[in-house]
Amino acid sequence: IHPTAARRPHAITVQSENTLYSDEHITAKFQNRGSNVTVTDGQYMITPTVQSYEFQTKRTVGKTGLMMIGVGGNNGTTLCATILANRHNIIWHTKEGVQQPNYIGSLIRASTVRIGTEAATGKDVHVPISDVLPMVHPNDLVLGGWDISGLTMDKAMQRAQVLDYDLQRQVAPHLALLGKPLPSIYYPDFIAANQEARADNVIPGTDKQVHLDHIRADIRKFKKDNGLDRVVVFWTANTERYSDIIPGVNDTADNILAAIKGSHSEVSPSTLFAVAAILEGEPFVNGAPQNTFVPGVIALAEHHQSFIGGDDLKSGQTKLKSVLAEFLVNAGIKPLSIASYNHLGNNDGHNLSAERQFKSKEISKSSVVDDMVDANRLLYKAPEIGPKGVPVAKGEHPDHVVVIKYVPAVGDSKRAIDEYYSEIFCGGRSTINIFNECEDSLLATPLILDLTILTELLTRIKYRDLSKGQDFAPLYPVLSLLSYMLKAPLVKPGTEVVNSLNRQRNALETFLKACIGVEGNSDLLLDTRIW
Ligand code: NAI
Ligand code: DG6
Repeated sequence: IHPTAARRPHAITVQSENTLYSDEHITAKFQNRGSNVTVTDGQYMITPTVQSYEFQTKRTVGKTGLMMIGVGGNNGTTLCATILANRHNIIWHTKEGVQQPNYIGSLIRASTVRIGTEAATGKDVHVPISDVLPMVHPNDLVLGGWDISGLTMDKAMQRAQVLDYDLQRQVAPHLALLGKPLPSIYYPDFIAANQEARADNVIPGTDKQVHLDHIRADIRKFKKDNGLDRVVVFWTANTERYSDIIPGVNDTADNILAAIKGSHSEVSPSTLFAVAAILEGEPFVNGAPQNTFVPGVIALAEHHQSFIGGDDLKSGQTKLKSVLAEFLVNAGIKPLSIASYNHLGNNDGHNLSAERQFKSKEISKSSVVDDMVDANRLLYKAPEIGPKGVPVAKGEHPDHVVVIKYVPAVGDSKRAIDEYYSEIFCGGRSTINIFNECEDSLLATPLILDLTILTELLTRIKYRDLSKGQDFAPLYPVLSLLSYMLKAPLVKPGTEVVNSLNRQRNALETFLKACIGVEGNSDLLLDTRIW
């Protein structure tokens, strides 16, 4: 028996006239409350707003595949090996004792949400996030993907040097069944020259239209061969250089398709994979920092109503920064500089030791404190805007430096140092230093799972605006609800990026609860404050 065949039935039932259950759907009414603010001469006029929506979630979780680009790398092999270890309940010995497989580090599989209070005791009740709505279990994901390196998956896991030897030994036969990754698209101009020796499994030729068609056919075949309802296509391959945004080439949906047809040099492999997924109607997530989603790709996703999400997994240093910077600024303390350094010795670090690939990572790691700074003009001067609405002087911002060094000896064990130097009361200074050390791929792997599980779920949720009498429609294609796991969240063009980890989690939690008709997070706890 497949160990995950018998899943427990959905654990939560909401008793309310606002929540309806049918065999097919959970349908819930939701009131979106906000405030419209008008600012005139330093005076704020606030008008509370409320809009009524209905969310409809398809209850059946289809058979789901995960196709990773870069499946033979550290993240890809670690993810496949750990899913197989969980699926087959492989236990292994470490120098500390016996280790069970688990999903620690996954927001979806290892964290809970407060769902209400128990009537009898008044105590908070917490449930696993995975119980709020029907979600795919990671053990059930059908795994596959592409890599420019043709090493079989068991050998690629050994090359990665991430997992304990005893686990590698036991999981290797299972991993070997996944065979060799599918050949991939390799354009040497986009990743570091030091990766060339790995590229022995590439789709021949230089015709980008042929490459696109090849990847589309791979996705279709994987789906058909495995009887899948959904395939999440996930970039966890090497960080590419940024693509230049060129009017007429990658700025519109039609132009990007024409640029592919003409094999234009600025179309990157990751963009080709994203376009392939969009045209196949399957979601695409970018776990690396490069600008895969050039404007033409976003427009294409909108046109085909196909879901996309990115960019760059937010696994360690940046995740902590998105908490700490917000804590300092919200405490009324003024960070003057944030200096972040890290070194690592895995293949990702090797690729990032090249200038153009480092630049992509530097950009995605650097924007993470911007919204916290912008939210506090008591501490940081706002940009000066001239009479025509054009900024004439830059706003104040902490100095923010990001350094990455490649040190082969430490392998996958990344070491990161961060210094937060802040102004405190009446000219005082505070310095916080943080040193963090851990296996990079063991932080990243659960994020890939969370992104995959959430992405699959979001493809099953529809909404309608009750004031407009609309039919149910899918969500907007750019899945900004994935922001919690991403360093530089891709959002709907024209809307603001939220980097605060707490706000990102709150948004996700509120949304999931809204889909079952339960109020979002309130820490007001009014009944504990009144008689
Ligand atoms: P890795 O270097 O071990 O694996 C990347 C794999 O991609 C390699 O096997 C390589 O052969 C393959 N590859 C390169 N170009 C390809 C292409 N065009 N098509 C198919 N395969 C291709 O790197 P790792 O550690 O697995 O990281 C993967 C990506 O995730 C990197 O871009 C990294 O910056 C990003 N990332 C990793 C985090 C972590 O903590 N491990 C966190 C945040 C992002
Ligand atoms: C060096 O920084 C390698 C990178 O790929 C990072 O490990 C990765 O982007 C995770 O970054 P962070 O800042 O979330 O730890």
